Parts: sequence; C-alpha cells; structure tokens
Amino acid sequence: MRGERRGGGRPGQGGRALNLRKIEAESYREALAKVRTAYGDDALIVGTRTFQRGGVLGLGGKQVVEVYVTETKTRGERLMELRGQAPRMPLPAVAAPAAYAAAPEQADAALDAPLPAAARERAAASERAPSAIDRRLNEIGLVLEQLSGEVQHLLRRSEGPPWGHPVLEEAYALLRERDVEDDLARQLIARLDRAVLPEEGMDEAALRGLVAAHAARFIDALAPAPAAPAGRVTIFVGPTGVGKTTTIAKLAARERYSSGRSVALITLDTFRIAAVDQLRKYADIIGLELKVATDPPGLREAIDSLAACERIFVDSAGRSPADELRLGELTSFVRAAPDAQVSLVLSATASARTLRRSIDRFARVGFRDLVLTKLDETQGRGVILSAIAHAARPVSFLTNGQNVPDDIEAADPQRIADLLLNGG
Ligand SMILES: Nc1nc2c(ncn2[C@@H]2O[C@H](COP(=O)(O)OP(=O)(O)OP(=O)(O)O)[C@@H](O)[C@H]2O)c(=O)[nH]1
Ligand SMILES: [Mg+2]
Repeated sequence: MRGERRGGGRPGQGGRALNLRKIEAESYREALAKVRTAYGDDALIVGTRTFQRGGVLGLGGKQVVEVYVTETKTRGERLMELRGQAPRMPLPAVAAPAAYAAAPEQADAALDAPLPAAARERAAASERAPSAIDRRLNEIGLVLEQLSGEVQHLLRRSEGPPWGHPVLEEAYALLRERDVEDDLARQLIARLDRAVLPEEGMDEAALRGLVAAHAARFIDALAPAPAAPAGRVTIFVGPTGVGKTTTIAKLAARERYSSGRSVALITLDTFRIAAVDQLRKYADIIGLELKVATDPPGLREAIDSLAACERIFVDSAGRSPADELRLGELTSFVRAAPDAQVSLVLSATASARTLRRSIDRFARVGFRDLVLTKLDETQGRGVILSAIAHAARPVSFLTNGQNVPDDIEAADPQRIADLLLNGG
C-alpha cells in the first residue's frame, strides 16, 4: 500500500499512522485556510512546494502552492473525542476529509510525490504529538522556507532570460554585461527575430553584430531624430560639473575651424566667480566673441545683437536637479529665447537612477536632445540606453575626454549601438 511505504497508514485504518495529505491552493494563506477547514488544529504541516502550472517558456501560468499535512491524531481518536469516549482498537473506518473524499486518486498520487528530506524529518517528528506552540513554530518555519524559495525564484527570473533559445539567452547576457538595465535588455531581446537565429551558439562577433543592429533600431524607435535640423542658437543646461562649458568649447572650436562658420558664445553663468573667466579663456583661444547675460531680457538682447553669427552657443550655470528656485530661473532664460534649442548635458558616469531624476527635473526647462559626457570614465554603456528611454529624446553628442576640441563626436543610433555592444 502506497501510504504504508512511507511508514504511514491509509485513512481510517486506525493506530498512530502517518497520514500524509496534500492540499493545493493558489497561495500559502489559502492553503493554510484549507488545512484548518479540513483538519482543524490536528494538522501538522510537514512540507510545502511552490511551482508554476501552465504558461509558455516560464512565462504566464498560475502559481500553485502544495502543502503536505499529517494529522497529529488518528481519525479514530478524533471521532472518539467527539463522542466523548477513549479510543479502542481496532478503530472504525471513517470517511476521508471532504477535500480528499472528492479526489482520492489525487490524494494517493500526492503520497507518491517525493518529499524533501526536511519534510520527511518533520513527518517523523510528527509522530510525537507536538504542542500547539510546536505546530505554530513549525508553520512559521515553513512560511519562512517558502518565502525564501519565492525570493530565490524571483531573483532567478530577474537574472535569467525566459526565452529558451540559446542565442537569445546569450544576447541577453551580453546586454546585461554591458550594464543595460534588465527591463530594456528584455525589450530589446523581444525584438530579435527567432526565425533567423541559428539553433546553436553564434560566435561572439556575429552575436554582437546582430544585437547591435537591433539595438540601433530600438534606439531609433525610443527617441526618433527631430525632423528639423539643429538651429542657430543652442542653450546647454544640466546638473553641476557634467561638462557643459567644456562641451561648448569643443563644439564651438569644431564649428569655427572645421566648418568655417561664424560662431559666438553667450554665458548665463554669473553664479560662480570663475565661470565667466573659464568660458572667456576658450573664447579667446578660439577667437570668438563672448557675451554675458545676467537676466532673461539680457539673453534676448545678446542673441539679437549677434544676428550676423551662424551659430551661437549659450552656457548656463550647473543646476542641482533638487534646486527648484534655480531651475525656475533657468526656465525663465529659456522662455526668453523661444528660437533657441536646448540640450540637456548629462554625465554617463551617473547611475541610471540619477540620470532619470535629472531628466525629470530638467523636463520643466524643456530640452530637445541629450549630450552625454565622460564616456571615457564609464565602463558599461548601458546607462546611455536608460537615459534615451527615459527622456524619449535622441543623443546629439557624446564626449569622451577633457581634450578640447578633440574629445567629442556626433551621435546617432548606430554609433550608440556600436559603443554599447563593441565598446567603440
Ligand atoms: N573625463 C572627462 N572629463 C570631462 C569631460 N567633459 C568635461 N570633463 C571635465 O569635467 C570637469 C567639469 O567640466 P565643466 O565643463 O566645467 O563642467 P560644467 O558642467 O560646465 O560645470 P558647472 O558649470 O560648474 O556646472 C572638468 O574637469 C572637465 O575637464 C569628458 O568627456 N570626459
Ligand atoms: Mg560650466
């Protein structure tokens, strides 16, 4: 008999037999309620198991919680108790609890399921009638065990890919290695067309090429390039110390020397004593006119006075994303120059979370594109993707060093994808 193989007896056989039963529910709480309804306080939970039923490739499906219980008293003893009599041997057969009477095969099948060693130990221990406190402690232990199992399960899900295709799994691992956030890596992988993938592993270079091509399309879709070309006036805004002034010097020098355009600079940064001097030095070296605007009408006036210039770069004081007042001031400057475009400068050394916060705070100022600086100081390039996805704005320039004017390059989705996957 199956029950006896575990050293137990079938329901109604009497004696101090080990009657293992399985209760199934959608949650541990529901399972406990079912146990109480079926057995009252006489049940001892000896094991639990959680798994997904249904679904495809680990996705979807329903969580099932199985709880194995054994009664601490035989049904004969319980019956006698109810009748107010002491148990006698042999005990009369009693019906199985309602939950099992309906499906005895399932209950028997449950007895065939291998129990974990810990559960077997608990089952053996249950032959000594435990106190109510023992039972509660046992239950608490099992809840903790189950919670820890669920946490492990969640961790595994967030670490590992659920696609069941080796190339997709490798592509996912590659993106995660490059510090692409989990959510974005998953979105990108979902775009890879299974139909064109080889069943066996691709070589690393081919895999990177494939993922980079998809990443470029993904980036383009996240933040399509603006329809209008860059205008005459650009205001650079951003948190403190990210490289606004240095980037302006790089761009101004390139425009001046490579394109031969007439370029001028305006600074709004009268906040720090050295700020105007810093930009003036660059202006002198490159041979550019520099104007200082101390208030919004001053900015308007400066732009109007430079009508003959083909390109005007406007520097602003770095603003902490937390500084409402100064962000408000910056917004007033930007409003005074509605013909200007705004670039938000962010450092790629910041965490994805910090970048998102800056993007949210500078959204009130308004910006058309992103400039990401200090790529030379970062390892993973995944934060670029996080910034683009959150801002839903394209990256116009990337900077990768302190050298003026060399350490800057124009960005487009393909270039960003190459940097991301190939290290560029
Ligand atoms: N490694 C590296 N350093 C950079 C890069 N761009 C700027 N820097 C350095 O970052 C520091 C700050 O640069 P700034 O241009 O003064 O930054 P800012 O945003 O104008 O700073 P505030 O005006 O004070 O807000 C300087 O030491 C720059 O040389 C870059 O691409 N890579
Ligand atoms: Mg500056």
